[in-house]
Amino acid sequence: MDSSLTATHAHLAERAYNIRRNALLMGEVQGQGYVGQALDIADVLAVAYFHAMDYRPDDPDWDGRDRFLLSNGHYAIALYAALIEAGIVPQEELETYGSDDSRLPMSGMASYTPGMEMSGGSLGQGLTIAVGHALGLKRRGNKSFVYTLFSDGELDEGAVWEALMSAAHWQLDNMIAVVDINNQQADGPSSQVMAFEPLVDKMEAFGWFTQRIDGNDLAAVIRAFDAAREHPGPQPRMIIADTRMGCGVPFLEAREKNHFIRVDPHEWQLALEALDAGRTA
Ligand SMILES: Cc1ncc(C[n+]2csc(CCOP(=O)(O)OP(=O)(O)O)c2C)c(N)n1
Ligand SMILES: [Mg+2]
Repeated sequence: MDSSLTATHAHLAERAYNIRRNALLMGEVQGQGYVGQALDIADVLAVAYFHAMDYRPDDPDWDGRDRFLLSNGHYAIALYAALIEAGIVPQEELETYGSDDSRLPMSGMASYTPGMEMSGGSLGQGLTIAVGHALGLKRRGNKSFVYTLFSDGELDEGAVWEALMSAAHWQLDNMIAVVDINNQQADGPSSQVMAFEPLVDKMEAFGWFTQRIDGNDLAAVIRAFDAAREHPGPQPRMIIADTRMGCGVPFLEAREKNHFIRVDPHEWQLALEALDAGRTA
């Protein structure tokens, strides 16, 4: 790596650490939360918010911003962690996570939270909404990108495949989608609930410029986002990110996989310490 790449990598590693830390702190506030998922997607969010996207923290509705649509609404805790790190939501609001009148409810609500573009509680909607945003922006000559994150469980939804087809039909080269393959959904391992492989072949057959990466390899995530933005063709861009639930906190990563990882009250501090140990290792 040349020195500018090393500096970029170090900067983003610090951002990813802070996103993981914010998510654990919010989990501790409520004694629960989808922290396994927040830990698995932190590297992708760090690269999206601190390398790829253009936005103004003090003006989240700025029309020139790149949009980030979180389709899998239960990952709201991960998005909040990134919005706090980005300075769009003040750090002190972290303490309000999940409480009455908070702008950070446990189930994400776009109208409550600055920087949140859609309410994604009903799974399978994000790609369809992203197609609308991307088509609308293109038609009015706005050069912004539309990023969307969705999950492997959402691949079970038919609307996702309709949106994939539509994005290619409309040549939405301003659309960059990331699918989080953590091989987990509510009913068990995704590969057992509804087989979706070979996923690269399927995405390519649907007309997407597709890359598959280790979503917890920061260098690979940076390269994939760069290649997605710079790809010269008219296709929409897909990043298939294989991730590890609990990544960054070894004892959570080793825990039996579950849609909702149990964290006992005394374990929040241990998780923060384990995260910190990994950072300085
Ligand atoms: C349309 C719809 N069906 C079912 C649910 C209930 N639900 C909430 S999260 C979830 C799991 C979805 O899979 P994924 O996002 O991959 O799960 P994770 O990786 O977080 O375990 C389900 C089925 C929902 N929110 N929306
Ligand atoms: Mg999943």
